[in-house]
This record gives sequence, C-alpha cells and structure tokens, in this order.
Amino acid sequence: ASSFDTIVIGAGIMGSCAAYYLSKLSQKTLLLERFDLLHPLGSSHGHSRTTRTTYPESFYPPLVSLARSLFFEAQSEAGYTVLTPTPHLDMGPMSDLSFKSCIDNSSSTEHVLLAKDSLKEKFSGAFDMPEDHGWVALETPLGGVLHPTKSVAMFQSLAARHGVVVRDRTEVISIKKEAASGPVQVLTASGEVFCGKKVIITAGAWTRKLVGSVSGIELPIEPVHTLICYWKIREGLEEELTAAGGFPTFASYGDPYIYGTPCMEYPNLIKIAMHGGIPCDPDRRDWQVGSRAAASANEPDANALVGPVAQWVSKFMPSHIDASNGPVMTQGCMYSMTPDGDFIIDFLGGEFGKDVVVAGGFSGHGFKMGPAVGKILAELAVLGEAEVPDGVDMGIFSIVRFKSNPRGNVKEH
Ligand code: PYC
Repeated sequence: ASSFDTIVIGAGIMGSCAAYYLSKLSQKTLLLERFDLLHPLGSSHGHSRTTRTTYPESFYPPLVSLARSLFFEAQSEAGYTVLTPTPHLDMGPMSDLSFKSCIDNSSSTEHVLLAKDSLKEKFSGAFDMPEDHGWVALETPLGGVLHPTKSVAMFQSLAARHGVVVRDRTEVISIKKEAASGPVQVLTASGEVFCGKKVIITAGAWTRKLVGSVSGIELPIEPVHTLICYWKIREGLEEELTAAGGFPTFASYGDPYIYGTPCMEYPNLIKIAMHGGIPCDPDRRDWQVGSRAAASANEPDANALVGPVAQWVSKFMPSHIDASNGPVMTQGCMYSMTPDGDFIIDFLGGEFGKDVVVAGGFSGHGFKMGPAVGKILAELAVLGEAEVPDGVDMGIFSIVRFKSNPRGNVKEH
C-alpha cells in the first residue's frame, strides 16, 4: 500500500483547500475524488458564489474575513483571479430576527442603512422594496463573487505544485484501523489500499453515507437538491447590473431567502435563486425536481425551486428583469444541511480518535469560507488543534452538539 502523512477524501472546495494547506505544512498528501475532478454533481461547481461578511451569527464573519484574505493570497500565488470584490446588500423587514441580527452584527464595521427610495437611487432603480413591514437595506463593502470551479481548480493545482498527489475516479469504500497506534487504511472500489497517518473526510453531500458506512456514526447531514437560476436582463439595462458597474451581491431575508450575484458569467443574464431545496439521495438525483410544470393540482411543489424566485423577481426587480417567461437557464447544485445550519468540523472519534477529521454539513453557505476551513482542517489533522480567528469557538462545529439536542437549535433559515 502507498503511504501518506494525510489522505483527504473529497476534492471539492473544502478538500482541495485542505490539501493545499497540508502541503504548506510539508505533509506528504493524497487528495482523492470519487468522480471526475471539477464535476458538477456536488456543491463546488459553477461560475459564481456569493461572499459576504454579514451574518446573523457573530462567529461566521471572522471566518469569512480570514478566507477572503486566503483567497487573495492564493490567487496571487496562482496568478489569476477567483474573487471579484463587490459591495454586498442585504434587504429585509426589521421584524425578521435573522436580518435584524445581521444589522446588529454590522454596527461596528463600515455599513449604510438604506430606505426604499435611497436604495432605488443608489442602484439605478433596480431594487424595489415593499412599502410595508419596515423593509430596509443594509449595504456593506465586503461582498464579492467567487468563481467556484476556477477556485477549486486553483487550489488543486497549487496543491499539486507543492507535491500533493491528486487522484480522481477513485471511490473510497472503507476506512479502517487495524491497530490503535497504526495508520488509517483507505480502501478504494478498485481494490487499492492507501495508508495515512491521518485522514480528512470532506465528501460533501456524500459525507453522511461515507461516515455512516465506515464508522456507524450517523451524522445529521441532509443532502438537498437546489437550483441556480439565470434571468434575462431587460435590453439596454445590462450594464447597470454588472459587477464592473458597481452592482452588489445581494440577499433578501424572509421566506424564501433569495440571493443573487451581479451579471458576470453570462452577458445579459443575472443569477437569482432561492436558498434551500428538496431533500434527495445524491446518488439518485431527479434533475427536474422543483422546476417542472405541475401535471395536476396534487403537485404543489412541482415548481418549488423556480416559482418563488420568479415571484420575488417580479416584485423586487420588475424594472430590470422580466420574469414572466421563467429563467433562461438553470443548474442543479447540492446543499448538505445540518439541523441548525452550522457546519460540522470535528475529529470523528470512536476507534479513529483524532486520526480522522470530518468536515461537512456546510448548509449552503460554506464555499466562501473554504480556505479558512481547509487551513483549520490541515492544522487539526497535523497538529491536533487549529488556530482560529477571535470570536470563533470550534465547539460550535462539534459533532457532540447533536447528541444533547439531535435537532439542533433550528434557525429561521
Ligand atoms: O451564503 O451567501 C450565501 C449564499 C448564497 C447562496 C447560497 N448561499
């Protein structure tokens, strides 16, 4: 069997970043991917992801800030761009506790609160908030568009440049330890065995299945199929919605929570979609779920991932987008939801003790923190503990939190 200091299972953003930071710690590292590198079946593909430092929780912004500087550092090592800075805009009614909490958490950093008319004026009339229920907008400077497939490719090629062995089309079917003080053995579907002093599992939507099958530990991670939608911008108004023209990444609080990125990857189209999706088995996806015309009144959820977005677009951006013909393009993506929406980053424990680290359940908001999580994972594996920014307590991401409260403290979204 080939031997490594650390084996990383899963080459999405978290695993690829972990491999890169392991290489910086001089670890002989193997990065394994079950499918093709950069495949579109998980949560790390596509052309845009939002980054923002506004959060209802106080412990995510320090991780986003760390990740932001790590994205900039890595892109200057690579020599190309994966993060396009923009402002970020959150809109919501003051009665929404999560939104209110975002405003409170932003109070000590640069921010502007905009009422309906000032918001219209600021962004060329593109956003039209409701008159009622005390809607306001919070504008902050540290938004931006991350380019996901390109980011993952960047961390993989930087890792390879630093000596990491990268293997795709390699499915892991078993992880075991023959002796308490011995290495972790990783067995693949083709019968190969790799030995690692440490193993990091970052298998995204497959994390619950993989961890369950190798350890019997049932992590409460629910894979969910979500949909990214691209909408046509009315002719002549495209420039106003571009990142280059100062348009922000944005989110609208409430049910549903809607988010969008400026016009970038496709000229004339803008990405606007809803947070959340439909639970699924990641190995048996229905690629049309939530985005088909209902065949009968018995199918109220048929269009559940598009209909609410079209309604939002018609209400909030009618001057710039005609949503009546639906999105021009859609793309499936996976979320891995935990009951409380917070990540799992922890040692697996049991027979594996501190030799296996698991990271999953990024609940649809982890990509922007990828390099921070990857650096933490590398340090946990190699040093047994990680340096984390002030305000972050790793206990928040522990597995044990679900033992005392298996449903977690379910948040509004
Ligand atoms: O965390 O900003 C976010 C986000 C947008 C879409 C999914 N997650």
